[in-house]
Amino acid sequence: MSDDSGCEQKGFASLASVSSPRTGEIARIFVLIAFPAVIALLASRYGKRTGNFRVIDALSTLTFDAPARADYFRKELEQFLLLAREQQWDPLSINGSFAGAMGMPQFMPTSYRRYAIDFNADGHTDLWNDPADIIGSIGSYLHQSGWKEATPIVAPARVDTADWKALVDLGLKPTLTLEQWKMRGVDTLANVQVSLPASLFTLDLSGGPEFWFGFENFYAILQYNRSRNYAMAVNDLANEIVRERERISASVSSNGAQ
Ligand SMILES: [Ca+2]
Repeated sequence: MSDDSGCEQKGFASLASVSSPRTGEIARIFVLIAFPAVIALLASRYGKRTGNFRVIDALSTLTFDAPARADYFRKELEQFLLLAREQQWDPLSINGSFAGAMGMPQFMPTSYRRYAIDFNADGHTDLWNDPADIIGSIGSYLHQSGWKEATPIVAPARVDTADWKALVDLGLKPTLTLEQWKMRGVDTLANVQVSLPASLFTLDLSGGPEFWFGFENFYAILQYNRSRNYAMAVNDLANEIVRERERISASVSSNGAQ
């Protein structure tokens, strides 16, 4: 139906460059890469900031000067030295945040070793400059955190019980299915399978709480950053990018038909 050449024409080149060229698959893959792309952009303040501290200095300082978290940073320092050897980096030349987080995904060394992948198979895993590696590596993080393709992220919830605080206190991990939530007085008008596990959470707005169901994909985003507001922002921005691409594709398609 739509012409997939549209996305390249509107400045999404870095996203499009990691898309499959096969027509019909691009839309599906675009959805998959929109979420990691947004996470990378937010983590690096829209690509402007990946940190100017030498990672080895940051981790050494925090290991010896932050007694409360010394064990954590000592482990990360060890992981950084292993990573530098694997990647054949000069450990003195790598910069990151004040806490030692690296590249556009702002991975700590443990996460870098676990999730970073050479997604475009050019022989280097570059999470500072290579959009394919950056998006592929965050995709790998989401996947290993429980992301399931073609399942929802969130759905608005309708609460018909006065005791909603106890339900929200069950936590952000999806444990009850929508069917089980309904028996507790919470449901949704969204068209989603009732067998899906979800958590119930609130967004605190000025007019009072707004209720949402968070599915396993929402929980996967929360593994990156525990803030509900952050995960909702990722969801909203990624969906906006997907919708913009669909608008561009539709426009290119209708122009082409004239
Ligand atoms: Ca690469």
